[in-house]
Amino acid sequence: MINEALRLKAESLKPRLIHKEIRPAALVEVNRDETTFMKYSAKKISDITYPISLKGGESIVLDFGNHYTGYLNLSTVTLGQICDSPVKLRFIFGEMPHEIGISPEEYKGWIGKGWIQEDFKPIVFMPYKGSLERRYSARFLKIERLDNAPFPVGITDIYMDATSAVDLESAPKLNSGDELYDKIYNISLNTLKECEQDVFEDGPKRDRRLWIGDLRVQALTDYYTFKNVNLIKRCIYLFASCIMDCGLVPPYVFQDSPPYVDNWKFQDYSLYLVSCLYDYLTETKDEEFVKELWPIAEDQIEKAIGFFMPYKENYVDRFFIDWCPDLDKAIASMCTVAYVVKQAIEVKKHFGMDTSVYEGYLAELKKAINYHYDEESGFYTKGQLSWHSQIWAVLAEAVEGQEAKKLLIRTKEADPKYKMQTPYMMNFYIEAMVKCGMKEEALSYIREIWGGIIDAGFDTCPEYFDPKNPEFSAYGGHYINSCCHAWSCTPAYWLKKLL
Ligand code: RAM
Repeated sequence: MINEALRLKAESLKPRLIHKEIRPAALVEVNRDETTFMKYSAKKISDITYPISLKGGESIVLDFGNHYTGYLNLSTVTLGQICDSPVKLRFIFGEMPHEIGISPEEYKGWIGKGWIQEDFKPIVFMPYKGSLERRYSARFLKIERLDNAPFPVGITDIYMDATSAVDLESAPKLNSGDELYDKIYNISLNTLKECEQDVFEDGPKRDRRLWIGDLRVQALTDYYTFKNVNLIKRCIYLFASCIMDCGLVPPYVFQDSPPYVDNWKFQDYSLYLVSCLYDYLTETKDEEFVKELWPIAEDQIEKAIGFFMPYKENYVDRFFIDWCPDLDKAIASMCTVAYVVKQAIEVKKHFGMDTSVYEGYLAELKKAINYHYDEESGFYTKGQLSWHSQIWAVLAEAVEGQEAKKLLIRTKEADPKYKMQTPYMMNFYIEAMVKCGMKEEALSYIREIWGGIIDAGFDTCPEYFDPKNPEFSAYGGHYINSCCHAWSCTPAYWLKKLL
């Protein structure tokens, strides 16, 4: 059910992208290296001097010096003798060295292989000047000459036409006086910049799509950094324009591929339309926009309440929460509903609307959540002990004040087996700490996790960061993981807010 009027509004806010020509900084070699986090490293061989010669069967690896998202352009000539057969080039793009070192054929995961950043180009006549059609997300590029003709060709120019809706220079600096905080802020900002394209993408390598859970935290960070409010508005309109047949806001939108949505459902993601509007109102005070979409937001709450009251166990499968394997999401799911209902009450109060029905929902939800509080252990549990249930109980205000703080401290001490697997979930942990007045603890957690990301050699914040298990992937193969993932950019928001 596409609402064309809303879709047109979204289209009218489509940004004009900023383009920059980025040339490689060095020729490097990539080798297995057990001392590094991802077990591969890149070592400089030389500066770039044109033409870069390539004979049949040879390969080179280029380093662009930082992470870029864009289109590859190249020019080639024959060097000496004319090639008597077409030149076949293979390109492998890597956000990190391991994507160059590992062969793409090794990937056996369940997410489509099509995401592998590999491309081919046959060149029949020289001189050649052209580009690859697909956009790539990379710092490193391997070029392999697959044909076997002995005649060398020369690359006379090569660059990424790098795109983004924003410029790093337009964001305020942190200038915290602390080198690590500044570095964490910068890497977070770089991540957000790379993901801000025609929409707020989750990751420029994968899924290159607008997910509302990701959008919500990207927008929060953007209000404090790039202030690209029109892009936030555009993305919210896109979700509001694509309501699924069941009435839910879709968890993601294929921004450029009609019919734009499929049938995947994540109830918490649908509810985040409320959070997006709540944040938008808080940060911009633009009432008109929020009023326009508010009925759709209220619909999401009604749908969620319908699922939970009376409580139906099987509906918890419909919540995302985190990519933690075998997580029992029941408690956290109820808590996300309560969290969003609280925000909806704030919006309603702002507009002078009656809040009694929502207050009733909230009371019922809190009662249901607290039914799962186990006095003996001091945790929210239905048998399984997870970080998620405790953090979300705090965010839902099922437990408050000193008791909430003590719960977070107890959780850290117990370090439950079911852990936060994504920086997205870690962001909610930071929010819970801040809510309990644990500012110092929140800051030191940011230093620990995002400082770890920097030490691990990333230029941008990755989709997963598990120091004990660098190869963790929810997709059955870490080769497909994204090393630049928007949901990991939130320290820029927290550092701006807390310091
Ligand atoms: C990942 C996506 C996205 C996230 C979903 C739930 O596959 O990349 O970032 O929102 O999972």
